[in-house]
Amino acid sequence: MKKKIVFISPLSGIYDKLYKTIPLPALSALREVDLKRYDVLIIDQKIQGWEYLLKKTFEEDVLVYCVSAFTGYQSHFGALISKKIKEKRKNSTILWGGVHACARPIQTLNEKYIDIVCVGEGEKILPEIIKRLDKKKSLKGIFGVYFKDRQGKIIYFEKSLPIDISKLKDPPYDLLDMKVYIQESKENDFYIEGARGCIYNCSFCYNQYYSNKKWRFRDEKEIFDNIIRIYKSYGLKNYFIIDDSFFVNKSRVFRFAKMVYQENFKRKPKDMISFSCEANLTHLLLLNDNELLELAKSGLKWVAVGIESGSERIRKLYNKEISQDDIINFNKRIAKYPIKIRYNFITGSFFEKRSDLKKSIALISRLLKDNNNCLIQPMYITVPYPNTTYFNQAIKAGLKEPKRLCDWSFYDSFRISKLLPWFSPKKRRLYEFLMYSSYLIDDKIKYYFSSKTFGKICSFLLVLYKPFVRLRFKYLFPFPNIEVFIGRFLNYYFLKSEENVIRKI
Ligand code: B12
Ligand code: SF4
Repeated sequence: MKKKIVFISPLSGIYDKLYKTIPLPALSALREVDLKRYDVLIIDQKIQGWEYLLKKTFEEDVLVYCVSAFTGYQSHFGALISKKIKEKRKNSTILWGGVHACARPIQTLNEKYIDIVCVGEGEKILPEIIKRLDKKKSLKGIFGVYFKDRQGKIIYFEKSLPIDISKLKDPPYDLLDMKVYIQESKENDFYIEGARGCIYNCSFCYNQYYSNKKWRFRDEKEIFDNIIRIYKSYGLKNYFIIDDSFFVNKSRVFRFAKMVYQENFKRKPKDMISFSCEANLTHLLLLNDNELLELAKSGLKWVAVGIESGSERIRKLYNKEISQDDIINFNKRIAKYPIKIRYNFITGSFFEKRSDLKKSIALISRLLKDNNNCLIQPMYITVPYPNTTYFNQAIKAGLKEPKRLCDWSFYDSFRISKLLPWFSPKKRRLYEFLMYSSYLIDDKIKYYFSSKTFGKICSFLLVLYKPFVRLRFKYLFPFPNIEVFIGRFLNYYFLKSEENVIRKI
């Protein structure tokens, strides 16, 4: 009988409840595992009934429970689920990987309920860990593996070298019950990976330690073929390329766009493929008008760009050196093409003054005025993520260093404000107001649900409320604080109800 491997993808936040996307870190890490030899079960906490699946595994012979998590809600739920597994099955082996474990491997492993931590890419490390566990051999010598010996002493072998991802095979989608994800992605975007890492050095970004400013990519033909295979198997048409920075290599982007264009040329409009991505403005500025038109014609639906602040001073402090004129001019230029642009802003850093905040609000108003096709992503409060320059600066500014895995639970935009020493209760209310109300200042709400119809209804219902929010947003006037009240309540309710589910397992 095949041995079982259980892979858990914990909830990453309330958004997971609205729109369920495939757990790509789990699928990617499992890519090179010998699936003929092992019986793999992926448990995605987003999907209804996950807790029954987990419970069932307590009666089975499980070789290893794998958990993938980034910092915040995901590490919080991951920790609660891991504790539960250990409580029910003392002899189980629990292995953690992903963005958070890579940032704090020793602290993660210090938890009694975690046995092994993987720092680096699962494709390379996971098959080796599984092979050794299966043969009851020591994990000694595997690069990127941290584990405890019999005495509980932590042994580790430094991070493994990055792998060549140019010819990565497709993720093993068949491991998932794809029906649910297909349903969710019918009107929305399906995730696909085109590259890893980023060449920039923004002070708040995980890439500072995660990819060491290196960018590695899959061949564009591989990405395109991956898309076509998904289309043939599941009939999905819209794709979001999850890379942190898609436009690093312009000619590669255009080769990819040409393939999509040629494919769409053969299709009826209703069957055409679209793609969306994230990009750095510095790269987008290199595109001339003809190139923008070419991208629009090929099927580029939307592009997300990090602006971070309307204040040049703040952008500089974040190592994000883009000029105000470039932002405004590019926004005007792209407005002429049917490509949606989504701008990311963050707020609430310890060096941000009220005058900087006003500059962000002014820039947002300007962008919305100049381009009907642009959206402002929610103005999240900057989270000092571990191992970043901004985190170290925040510690100097009075933030307390989290001592244990559970102390990172609050490291999420919705909850971090409570911990920031530079936030007075009044300031906290203002920044939370900006974050929650920014959901309502444009039409983005309709993209937050897997069902476009439901999204459109919400957006329609907000028509009358929007001018009221926009006015208060513009003048930094949180009173009467309805959005903060509802936002806090929803987050609290979400957290407690999900914690209760785990408690009852
Ligand atoms: C897709 C995505 C989302 C999706 C889906 C998230 C989900 N539930 O899976 C959505 C849109 C929901 C999302 C939301 C958020 N996200 Co997000 N997201 C991403 C993104 C773009 C891709 C993740 C991915 O699939 N990567 C691809 C896989 C292959 O990579 P990987 O995780 O690195 O995994 C590899 C290794 O780590 C290892 N590995 C991973 N897990 C494990 C486990 C084991 C056992 C082993 C052995 C190995 C292993 O193997 C993998 C393959 O090599 C990443 C950025 C990125 N490019 O990775 C941000 C990222 C993970 N998100 C991030 C954040 C902050 C958020 C938000 C909190 C933002 C916000 N302010 O609200 C929200 C959460 C809100 C909510 N959910 O309500 C941050 C996390 C930062 C941090 N330091 O923790 C990231 C890194 C983006 C960033 N630039 O900072 N996100
Ligand atoms: S450009 Fe984006 S992905 Fe790259 S370092 Fe800056 S924030 Fe991170």
